Amino acid sequence: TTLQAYERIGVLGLGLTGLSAARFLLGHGLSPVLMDTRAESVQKLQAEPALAACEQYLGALDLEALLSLDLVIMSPGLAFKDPALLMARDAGVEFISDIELFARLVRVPVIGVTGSNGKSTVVSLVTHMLRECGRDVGLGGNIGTPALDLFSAEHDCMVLELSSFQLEQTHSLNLAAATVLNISADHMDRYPSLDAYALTKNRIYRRAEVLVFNRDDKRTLPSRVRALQHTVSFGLQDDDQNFALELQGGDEFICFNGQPLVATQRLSLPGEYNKANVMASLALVAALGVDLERAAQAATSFQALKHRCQLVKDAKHVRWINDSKATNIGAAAAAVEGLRADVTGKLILIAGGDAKGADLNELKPVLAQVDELITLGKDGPAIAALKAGSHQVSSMSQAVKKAASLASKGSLVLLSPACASLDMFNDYQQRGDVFIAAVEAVHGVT
Ligand code: UMA
Ligand code: ADP
Repeated sequence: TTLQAYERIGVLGLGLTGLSAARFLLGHGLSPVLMDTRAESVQKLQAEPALAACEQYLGALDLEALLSLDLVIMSPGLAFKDPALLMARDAGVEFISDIELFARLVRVPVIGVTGSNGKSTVVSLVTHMLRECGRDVGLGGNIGTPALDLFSAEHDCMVLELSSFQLEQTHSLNLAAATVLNISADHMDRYPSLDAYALTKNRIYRRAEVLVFNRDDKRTLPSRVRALQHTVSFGLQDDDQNFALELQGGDEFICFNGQPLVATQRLSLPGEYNKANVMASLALVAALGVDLERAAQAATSFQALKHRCQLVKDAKHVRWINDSKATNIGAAAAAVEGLRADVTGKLILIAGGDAKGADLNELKPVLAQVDELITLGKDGPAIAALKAGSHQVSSMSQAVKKAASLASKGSLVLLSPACASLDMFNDYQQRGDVFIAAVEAVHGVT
């Protein structure tokens, strides 16, 4: 049907997305043309004979091969910078994301979540709530399971985490509910301005039925609300409509239209920002018609995901927290501000890595709230320069040893790097795991 309209389909980029798209096409009897700018990607094909047998172009982009295609499924990690890509696009070759193909094929309601921070937490919480309400949910997208893989099982609804990269080549996504959780600078090496980045995220609202935005962050407001679209907001301030926090009988509650749904002290997620994440999740699941009271109950049994302000160790009166997923300044700021209040000793921050072209001056007010700063990685020196008396190290184990030597009773050591990990690690998971191992080496495994 949708795919049969094309004679020659290319798959550009052979990472998680590209391999999933190629397998999906093969599963539908189509033989894709595989392309990757990195010649070493050939290794990924060798293990799978069906993939290895496909026509392939590895290394510098081949304009002639590109022009021979009708449709290209492009991986999110590639930007429209290469002249060959621009020429092919101008010549009429259609470029889409894997999400766009998913959108054209999906037949069940879909919830979409984007934002600079909190996406994975919210999609996981939404999935947990829906499952607790008896729904059979497929969860995928930027969180790690490519969207097309979700078609391999039956689901009655789907939840997608969407990055700005994935939204770039996506036009037909009809969402039952969509949200931009928040906007703070990220990926400034790929976008010309914060506005351009924010507007890319705003595309998620285009064809959604219910638009969920953050009252505390103007850049999350839909740039246009179309006829038949409904809006609902969440925010940490009082609001007698929408989702809000309210004090009732001395306790703080998450409320909808003034009605209390759950006391925030019953949530195990740490930090103020997670209250916003819970409200956003409730607003999204409400659009699928689930019972809000039940969904709010489900929020109390949800635990923080690994690498997101995860408590690694509480030993000798020092707490060690792994927030390796904080790959931009906004995330590290939320973690420091959210945890600062219950530190009686020193707040020791380990930060640094690849800042992806961010304006590091924005870190200054965050660093002012920490007592000791330990930096590592490519942009470690630039971050260290923002705070007098900071400590530069060259490995995670040195960072942990330094932190252990600085910690006093009641201290909290927080790995919240404000940077991507790729200069020193495979990904943020590996960075977090190396941190955990280093903490265990200092304290002994319990
Ligand atoms: N490649 C090229 N040329 C390039 C860049 C990449 O040929 O210039 C090829 C390489 O062979 C490489 C492959 O493309 O192996 C990688 O493709 P990719 O970078 O698009 O990444 P995938 O493996 O397909 O993973 C992507 C998302 N990655 C990015 O957007 C960078 C994953 O999000 C996502 O989980 C996955 O699709 C499934 O949907 C990761 C991420 O870092 C977690 N996302 C960014 C973020 O959260 O900040 C946006
Ligand atoms: P994403 O998938 O968008 O990267 P995660 O849910 O994995 O988001 O959270 C990554 C980090 O971002 C967390 O460890 C925390 O430091 C921070 N964070 C989470 N939610 C929010 C929020 N609503 N506002 C600001 N920062 C947040």
